[in-house]
Amino acid sequence: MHANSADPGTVRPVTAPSGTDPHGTDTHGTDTHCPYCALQCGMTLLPSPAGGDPEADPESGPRPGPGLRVAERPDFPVNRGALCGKGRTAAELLAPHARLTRPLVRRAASGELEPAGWEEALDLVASALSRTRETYGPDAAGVFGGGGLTNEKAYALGKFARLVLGTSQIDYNGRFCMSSAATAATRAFGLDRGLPFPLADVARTDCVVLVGSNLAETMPPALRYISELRDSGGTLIVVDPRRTRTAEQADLHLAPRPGTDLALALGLLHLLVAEGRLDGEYIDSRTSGWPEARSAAMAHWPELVERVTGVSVPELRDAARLFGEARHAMVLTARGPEQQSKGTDTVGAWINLCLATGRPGRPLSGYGALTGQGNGQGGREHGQKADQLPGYRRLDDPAARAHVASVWGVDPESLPGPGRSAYELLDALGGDVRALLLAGSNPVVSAPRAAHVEQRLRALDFLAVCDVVLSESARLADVVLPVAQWAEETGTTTSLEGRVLLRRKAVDPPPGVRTDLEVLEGLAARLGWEKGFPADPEEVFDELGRASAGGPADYSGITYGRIAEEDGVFWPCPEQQGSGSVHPGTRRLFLDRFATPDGRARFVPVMHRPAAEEPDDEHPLRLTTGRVLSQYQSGAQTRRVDALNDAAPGPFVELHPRLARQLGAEDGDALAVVSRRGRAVAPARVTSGIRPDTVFMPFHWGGEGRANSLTNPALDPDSRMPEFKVCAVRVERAHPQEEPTYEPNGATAPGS
Ligand SMILES: Nc1nc2c(c(=O)[nH]1)N[C@H]1C(S)=C(S)[C@@H](COP(=O)(O)OP(=O)(O)OC[C@H]3O[C@@H](n4cnc5c(=O)[nH]c(N)nc54)[C@H](O)[C@@H]3O)O[C@H]1N2
Ligand SMILES: Nc1nc2c(c(=O)[nH]1)N[C@H]1C(S)=C(S)[C@@H](COP(=O)(O)OP(=O)(O)OC[C@H]3O[C@@H](n4cnc5c(=O)[nH]c(N)nc54)[C@H](O)[C@@H]3O)O[C@H]1N2
Ligand code: SF4
Ligand SMILES: [Mo]
Repeated sequence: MHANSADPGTVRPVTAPSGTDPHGTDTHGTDTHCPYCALQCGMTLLPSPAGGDPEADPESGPRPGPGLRVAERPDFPVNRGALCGKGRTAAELLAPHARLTRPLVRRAASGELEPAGWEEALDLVASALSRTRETYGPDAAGVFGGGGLTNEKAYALGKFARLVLGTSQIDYNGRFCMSSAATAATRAFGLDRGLPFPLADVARTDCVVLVGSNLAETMPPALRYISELRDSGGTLIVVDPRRTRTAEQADLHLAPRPGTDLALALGLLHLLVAEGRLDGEYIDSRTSGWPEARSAAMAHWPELVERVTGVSVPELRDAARLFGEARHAMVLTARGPEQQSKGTDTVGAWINLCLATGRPGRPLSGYGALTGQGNGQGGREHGQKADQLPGYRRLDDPAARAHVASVWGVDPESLPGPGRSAYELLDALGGDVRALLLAGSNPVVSAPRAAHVEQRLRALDFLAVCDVVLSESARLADVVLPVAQWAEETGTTTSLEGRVLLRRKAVDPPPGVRTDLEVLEGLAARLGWEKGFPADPEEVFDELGRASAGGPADYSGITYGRIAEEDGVFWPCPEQQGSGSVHPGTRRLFLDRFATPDGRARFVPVMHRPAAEEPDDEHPLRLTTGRVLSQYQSGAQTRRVDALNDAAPGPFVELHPRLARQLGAEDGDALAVVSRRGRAVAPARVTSGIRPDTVFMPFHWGGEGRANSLTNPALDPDSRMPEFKVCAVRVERAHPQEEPTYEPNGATAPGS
């Protein structure tokens, strides 16, 4: 029986702040934000007739539709009404057939996940966690979170781990996403806010360098700022080993070998020094550490950099000239240069380039990182990271511990210390970490060396997963807790601009579903914490504000009411106690000083080094991985939306015609990509838009075509970011029996 068929799947729109449709008519819609990426596009959800699906199973009748539809919300300033296909179809995620509606418990008799009641499911999770703690100590119970969780959830999850479980073993998927950029920005500027300026500034600068960002596919509405830039005479430089849709927009496209951006940035700095295009006055007055950074750059001759990167000296000179001559200029990095075992130093080299030319902290200029997940920014500020307390405080800072402990009403001594990073935590499962609570990530598809990670998850004594759908990871659980999602609950997210937004509830969750906050409340109560874990998001947000007060990411002056009135509030936004005034929030950072003790930005001397795994005779090619327009992350959500599956039905191996000829392969032929960690099979996609020494796979699918069967978990020493963007592989024709298969749009409930 389909576990969902018991509930009629009625979706009841909540009466909420009314929105207006593009024609200005009152629609009783709800203004909210997209469930997916960090752009957090504004959208309005309107009631829609519960549609039927003509292809529905004739026995169960037509499938109930989502009950809501997505409409444009032109007044939201960041996307101004534009949405990508994922955002436009997001209401499909609310359809009952797409999601879990009952807790599932693995029964000893069958070995299968079977529907259960909430009391039983929560009792099982609580008793497994406390048993683990009693038998092996607090660090034997771990927590793994996600950058898609709202601020309230991320905060509550961190608090739950540190107080209720007393464990140091908590980290989250943002480690796979933003950690290198965050570490480098903190090192240089004393503070990490992905974009230290509003995204709209991009349209008004003179030159933008996009390093390893495929914005046209990963944040399509943001492309309009690039188009506006170019329309007004500005220049776009794209650095990407592939001629992506983004690179096609560029005035100059540099296509380095994957893993060589560090040398590229150093080479450009070398040329800027040699050509005298520095801002000496800025270097003197606003920075420290230039002589050492200069020496490091001078060791990277253009000819050497050409040999390492494959980018020719004339191209390097063009790029240095365009960037150096521009009055205002920006470097924006994304996962290309960051997801490397030297991601922190690589971002550091691009920041050095910006500092040497006097960009950061100046109008319409500077360095920014394009944060990825829906709450990728807020998710890294409020304590689900292994080394962190709310407000972007450090767990090893005695003053931070004292402040947060006072808000939580506990002794600072009782707070555990920093724990392991995401991959290290996953690698420890079944070893000294025996039980795991997983919420907001699907590591079976998205973690590096995924077959090993899958095996580690299976080796646990106990796995509990909170999810909206039965993801590949949830399928391994002992207990699955079905939770509410974006439009079914209210919460805040912090967008890539550092703008704190209110994602409003538009509809009641299906009966049988609880929110993550309710789950934590229920577990905490069972583990002896009757108080301290409220399920009301606004109450949690207010506490988060107090916990963050005085920290780098200070939210204490932000309220739900203010966010709604002001289209979001940029942090830091401290509460102005007693002054009667209200802090306006901080749209632009660093204009007067950097967040370092002396107020100066720090150059960090960095030297190029090879990837952890360079090609050799057995594995002569480089594999890089990333995204396609119509799928999101591990695909857990988007693979359940028909229109998106039609647009992007499965994985592929992108390769150059020359390489295809060597293999005797044509477009669509099944190829096997082999690394030291595994083998993946997917059809060839032949294109001259990729370097002949490089192949690319998207990572959105499990099964045979899982890109992460191949990737290398080599970690950056500072950020602990795995090297998703480069490993050594060979490519061969697949065996005839190896027809490519992949995890399709998975069944939501067992037994269906
Ligand atoms: N459609 C879609 N949009 C998304 C997501 C999604 O899954 N799907 N996910 C969201 C999230 S969480 C994130 S983090 C962002 C990611 O957004 P992006 O960083 O734009 O996405 P990726 O495709 O991972 O990587 C960007 C580019 O890096 C290039 N690249 C690979 N190796 C290298 C290298 O060594 N150097 C350089 N310079 N470039 C390299 C790839 O060819 C790719 O085109 O997207 C967000 N938006
Ligand atoms: N090879 C390769 N691998 C990569 C990358 C790459 O570029 N290449 N990129 C990495 C990056 S940048 C990222 S961000 C990761 C992302 O990869 P994952 O961490 O796997 O992220 P998602 O697929 O978004 O998984 C989110 C899960 O949470 C569920 N969910 C959604 N909303 C909620 C909620 O409110 N509560 C709960 N409890 N669950 C919810 C979703 O259904 C889904 O199962 O992948 C990383 N992996
Ligand atoms: S760009 Fe990102 S936030 Fe905007 S609609 Fe697409 S997925 Fe949603
Ligand atoms: Mo990400």
